[in-house]
Amino acid sequence: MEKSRTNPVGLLDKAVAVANSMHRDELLFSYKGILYPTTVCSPENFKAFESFEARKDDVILAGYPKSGTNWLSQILTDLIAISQKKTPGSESSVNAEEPEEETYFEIGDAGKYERMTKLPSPRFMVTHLRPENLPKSIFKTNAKILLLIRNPKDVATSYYHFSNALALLPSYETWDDFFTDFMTKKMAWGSYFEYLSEWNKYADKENIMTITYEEVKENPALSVKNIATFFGIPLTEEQLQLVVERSSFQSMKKNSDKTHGSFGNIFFRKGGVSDWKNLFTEDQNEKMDRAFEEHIAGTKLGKKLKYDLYCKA
Ligand code: PPS
Repeated sequence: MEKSRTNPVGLLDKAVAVANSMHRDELLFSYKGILYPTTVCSPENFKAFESFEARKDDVILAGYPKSGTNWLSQILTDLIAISQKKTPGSESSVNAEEPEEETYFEIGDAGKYERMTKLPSPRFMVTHLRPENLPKSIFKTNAKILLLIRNPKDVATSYYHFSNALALLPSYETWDDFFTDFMTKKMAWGSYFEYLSEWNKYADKENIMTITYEEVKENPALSVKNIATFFGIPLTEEQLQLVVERSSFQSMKKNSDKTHGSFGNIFFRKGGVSDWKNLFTEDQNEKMDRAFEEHIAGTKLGKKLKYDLYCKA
């Protein structure tokens, strides 16, 4: 099986088996006021990574759930392989000596942070955490962070389908019930709006590059080029095309039985823009528009989202 650097299938299989025996109310736990899935995160993890020592050359991808982190993770994994003179996707791109570790930083067992000290550079990490909940050393070392954001209506839509498809999260009888919870901070990894507001405080930092799901969708080649430049990775035209091709929705979905096992169709659902139009009622549109205006519209990240273009009917 091609080695996946995200969502190792075994970990998910086990988590789903545990989740299936749990009551809906037990699926999430609260840590410092934010909910997380009980089966893959734990308070022990949060305590264990407080003292985590980041390295300047760590490659970090941050994004709220359902923003396209698996997609950008694929792009970054291939770019890292290229920076190491390996061919993306080939056996040689995987270092057999490298301990396999779940790339989602807060997911896994608490011992992973100690094991990560032994990983060779550059280490690659993905996280759905808000910046104030990440280890302080990440910001002290100025490790580079790619911050991925996606318009809130498509995030909510994607999160709704995901919650109903994956046993790790509480499922919903109706979209209306989900929408109410999405708007009232009851999601795993917390409120979308608070996530963006907190990350917005870092948006001007030189070591942080913000990119939107929608801009990668519109111009994948330019996006990959910009990401490679940000991380200082030179690319030939041929390498650029290879990364773009391997990270297209069609390629990733096709390859997902190898990378995500039976969860492929859950992680690679539609991969488009504006699916929210199939779910949002007029009243929900108004509520979301108001919340966006109130919390995000005036911020740098809010402007980057081009809300009027992607979220107005
Ligand atoms: S997760 O579970 O929070 O880690 O989900 P995440 O990967 O962040 O986001 C899942 C959504 O991203 C879509 N996706 C893609 N879109 C375009 N191109 C590619 N290659 C791609 N890969 C994943 C995925 O389909 C989810 O969006 P929806 O709207 O549900 O399809």
